[in-house]
Amino acid sequence: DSVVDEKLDPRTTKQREIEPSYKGYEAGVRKRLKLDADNRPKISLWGILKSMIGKDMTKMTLPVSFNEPTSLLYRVAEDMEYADLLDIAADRTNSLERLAYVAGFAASEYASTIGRVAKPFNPLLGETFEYVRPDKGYRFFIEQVSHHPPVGAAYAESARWEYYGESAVKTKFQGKSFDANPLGTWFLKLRLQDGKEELYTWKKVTTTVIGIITGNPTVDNYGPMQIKNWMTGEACLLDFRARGWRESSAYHVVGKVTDKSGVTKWSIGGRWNDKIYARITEGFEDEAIGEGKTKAGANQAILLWQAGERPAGIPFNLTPFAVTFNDDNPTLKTWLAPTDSRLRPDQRAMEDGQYDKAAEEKNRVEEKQRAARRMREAAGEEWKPKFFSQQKHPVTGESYWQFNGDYWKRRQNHDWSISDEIF
Ligand code: CLR
Repeated sequence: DSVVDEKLDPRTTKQREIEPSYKGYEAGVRKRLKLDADNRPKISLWGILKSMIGKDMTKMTLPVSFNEPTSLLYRVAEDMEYADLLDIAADRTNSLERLAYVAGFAASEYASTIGRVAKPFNPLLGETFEYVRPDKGYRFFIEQVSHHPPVGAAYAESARWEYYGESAVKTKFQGKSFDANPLGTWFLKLRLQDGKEELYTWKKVTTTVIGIITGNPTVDNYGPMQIKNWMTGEACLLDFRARGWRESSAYHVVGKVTDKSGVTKWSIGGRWNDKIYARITEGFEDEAIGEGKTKAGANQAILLWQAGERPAGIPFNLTPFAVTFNDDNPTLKTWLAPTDSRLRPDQRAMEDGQYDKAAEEKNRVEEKQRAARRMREAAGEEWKPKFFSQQKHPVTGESYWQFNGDYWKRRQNHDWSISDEIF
């Protein structure tokens, strides 16, 4: 049950006044961190990692200087950076064009992975993160619903769409590379202009760090991604090409949008670090894609998505969007759940460059988490997520995390009586 009134444009002043979950965000977004530059000690990744070949990230004990001041919850929230593509998609009357924009959105999250060779904090069980953008008319929420294995359940909504899914990642250090393979399905519901609703699903591709041995660690994203429109039977297949030896072969993504009988109608191409284009096509043509060029007789390519600037000098190579997340402005703090990541002391210390304090606090909250688990075990209790429950999806039939909406009601009443004290 959505609290966002669909009849109102979420970006009008009126809406901003009446939508309760916008409270606390009046100051607008944060532009910078306290630090101007991070001064993490430069340690050789290989030197530390070589003894950990074959391990997954949860089994790797790394110094906190390998971290960035984000968590896996924040990394999921980073998906929202280009949410305007979802607004555009919902507005389009042609379903193939909608699918092209949805594909643009699904690919848009990878630009932020560049230069981010650092470990996000592992969220504590029950840790939450809310992120509301009154100026853009959406709100996002995620809860860590399992610790072993680490799983986050997320739900974002606006007047025009819902985006939700499970963040569960299989990680492995292979020696040559560090691979993160996301397992969960992502769901998108679009509310179309004619009042109809459409469901799309896809899974994320593998994020990998290469060049660890040679001392030139580089993030790449590769693999196929199938985006399916469950209402029309149309699909988009994107192929993120693994980076070759030459820089010119890096970041390539190509794809096609097919109708319900599998005939290619649109081709998609470009670079996930820069721009992605789509073009109506009869057959699938690989060349000229992503150049924005018009071939004689061919249709003009449309620019689906363009990466935002990555200004130099933001500590930890964060994007300007990610910088807005860990804002602890005093007004907002009065509205947050006690489990909100912004209140997590180790992450805060990391952001402020206090690395020793970060390490100390990380130890403390992780110990506290272990103690709480032992208490539950002794009492024969089982921990349950507060805001999600596992259900069978009404359209796809697979298991998914259903948001119960309770978070925003509790927030309005400052009622966090059900929340655990985790920090
Ligand atoms: C990819 C997109 C998914 C969520 C997600 C989960 C795990 C993340 C991964 C993303 C990006 C890469 C990542 C990984 C965990 C560790 C790994 C941040 C965001 C980094 C690059 C590991 C670097 C440090 C080691 C070399 C020690 O929706």
